[in-house]
Amino acid sequence: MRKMLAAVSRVLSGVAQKPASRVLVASRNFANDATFEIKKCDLHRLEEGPPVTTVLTREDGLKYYRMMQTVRRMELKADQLYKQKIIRGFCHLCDGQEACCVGLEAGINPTDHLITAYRAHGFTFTRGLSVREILAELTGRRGGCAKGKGGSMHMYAKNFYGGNGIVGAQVPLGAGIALACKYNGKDEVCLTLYGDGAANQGQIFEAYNMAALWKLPCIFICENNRYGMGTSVERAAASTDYYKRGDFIPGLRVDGMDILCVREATKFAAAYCRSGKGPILMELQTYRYHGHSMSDPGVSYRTREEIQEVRSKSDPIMLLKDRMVNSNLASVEELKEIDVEVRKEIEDAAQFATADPEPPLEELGYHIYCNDPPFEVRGANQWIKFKSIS
Ligand SMILES: Cc1ncc(C[n+]2csc(CCOP(=O)(O)OP(=O)(O)O)c2C)c(N)n1
Ligand SMILES: [Mg+2]
Repeated sequence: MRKMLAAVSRVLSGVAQKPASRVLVASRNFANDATFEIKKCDLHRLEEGPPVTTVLTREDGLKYYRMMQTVRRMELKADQLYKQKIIRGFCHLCDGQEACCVGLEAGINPTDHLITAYRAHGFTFTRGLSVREILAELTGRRGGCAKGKGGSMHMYAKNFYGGNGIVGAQVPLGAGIALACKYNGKDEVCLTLYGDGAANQGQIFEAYNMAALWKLPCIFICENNRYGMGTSVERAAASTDYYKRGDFIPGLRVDGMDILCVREATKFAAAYCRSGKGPILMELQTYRYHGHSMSDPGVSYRTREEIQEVRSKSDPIMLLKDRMVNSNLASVEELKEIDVEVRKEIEDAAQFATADPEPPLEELGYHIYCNDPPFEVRGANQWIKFKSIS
């Protein structure tokens, strides 16, 4: 009994030391999980699709909320650093599309594989790297995830193959990674992402063909954010039903603004591939708030009203937040606390990304080849000495 009293007193004194809001949060009785209806996917060559209801646990909900908010804040910080000319060169932001990267990750295993195009910051984070390493890569610093030499389009992590700048070129590579999964007899799949603009590329149809012929465990994923580089999908594509464009490959059209929809569709697609049936195609209907890149204000080919409408009616973070609060999975105060923590993490990371030194000039030519001996490539070798012109 004395032991029990001591334990109770320890707990109480611990609570007493915490700020008032934390006590409030801790003392509220939240639901452990809740069931939600989600939008039915449109199907192509499939008898059945993903479920139309799903269970979200409080733990997962909080995790998804934090991850999406981190990606959003990281992108906004990148925008700011770019405008301050601390980040230079290419930079493609994915704010608005957070339910895609976080939802896809929630539907696969860390041992599965993922490859995407140049809008890659969110995926680099969801595949396991820190905001610090990502922002420092953007500012070209030594602590960046590609040692400050890759920049926005060239970030990699375990089972994440970038970050690719040539539109569509990552799609045959993704089919190749899926071939490796099958060849090695692993129960793994490859998520191969591309945009609606890239979907019109010839090499994508070649990859569809080989993947279907060889029954590769490849999930082709078209992030349809309604625009390519300054062009709407209607102006660029003879068919905007991207989920049907694999023809002989079954497809799903998914609400890409709803993380739960993306998660369930991904689980469904991954199970399909793992069962040996071959590739499947998912079209994620999403939206990017920023322009195509930093040089595109993004309002010459779409209206400000359109952007505002998406922001106010189908923002992926707001949607999850509303669901969690309305079903007593979390409180507004608790989510605000997460926002504060996320902002702090981003500020710390930005601090690091501006204070960390650039890689030394003599190392600029390193880390290009995996083999040791130096050899000449177009007049350069990895031991070449660079001189500063400033
Ligand atoms: C082979 C090739 N052609 C053109 C470009 C220039 N380019 C970069 S992104 C882009 C549009 C791609 O749009 P989409 O696939 O919809 O992706 P999003 O930017 O919307 O994510 C173009 C034409 C390029 N990088 N590579
Ligand atoms: Mg696009």
